Amino acid sequence: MKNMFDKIEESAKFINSKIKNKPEIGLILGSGLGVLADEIENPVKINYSDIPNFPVSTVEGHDGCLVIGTLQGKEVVAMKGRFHYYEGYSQQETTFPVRVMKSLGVDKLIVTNAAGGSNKNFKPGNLMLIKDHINFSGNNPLMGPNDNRLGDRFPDMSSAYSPKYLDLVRDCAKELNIELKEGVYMFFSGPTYETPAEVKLAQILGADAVGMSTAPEVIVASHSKMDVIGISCITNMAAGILDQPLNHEEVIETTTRVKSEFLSLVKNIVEKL
Ligand code: 6GU
Repeated sequence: MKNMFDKIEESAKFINSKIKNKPEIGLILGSGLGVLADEIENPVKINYSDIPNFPVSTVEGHDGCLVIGTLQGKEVVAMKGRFHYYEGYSQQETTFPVRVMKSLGVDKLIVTNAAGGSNKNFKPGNLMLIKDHINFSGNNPLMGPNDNRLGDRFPDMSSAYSPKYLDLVRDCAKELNIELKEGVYMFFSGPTYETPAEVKLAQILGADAVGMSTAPEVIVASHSKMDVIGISCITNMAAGILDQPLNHEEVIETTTRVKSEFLSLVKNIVEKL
């Protein structure tokens, strides 16, 4: 049986055979935010289902793809669609593409998501710069034997969200006149949205936003010694904050509404990286 290192190399070799330029920036595009991939110039698109060793999607019509090309003059590889823990993949599986990006030469990763606001000062439509996270899933993508070629057994997480890029993102937002909140992202496994009691717990623990992704990918990016920028789109307030039920339609509606702000912010960041 092939070990993970060999699988990563095999996937990267396949991708490399289809592209001319090495990507240096990785983009993981969350729910409804995949439109950014459509702005990539001279794109090479590769369906996840065609890449050896990529997780197999079980949901019909939801096949994602890598889009590799130029954005704001930089060589990027974007994941249009990601693998979620709530879909039943292991955290090792959901983060496999991050390992492949690293193998392709990516050392800067921008991770985005749609999230619920647990901070009462937030409003749906706000963008939030992720300063730190809480992995509340009871699992970790690094569980199991450690391959020292991939990273350390006990990775430091004290600056998982690259301090040197926090100011860069703040400057980009300021330049574009975009209101940018900041805070801690708390990863729940999903697929249920949180109960009001769980949201209260999140608030007590210091979380400003709650969501179902990102933390595993950022853990693996840290393990891989990549510099990470995280941005949440606050699509709705979390349960119990407003007197209204949550639904996926609101998540979609809000991402549609703030798409242009999100696009210009991330493009500006890519340009300055
Ligand atoms: Cl309220 N919770 C979680 N876990 N994920 C979300 C969300 C809430 N809103 C958008 N994504």
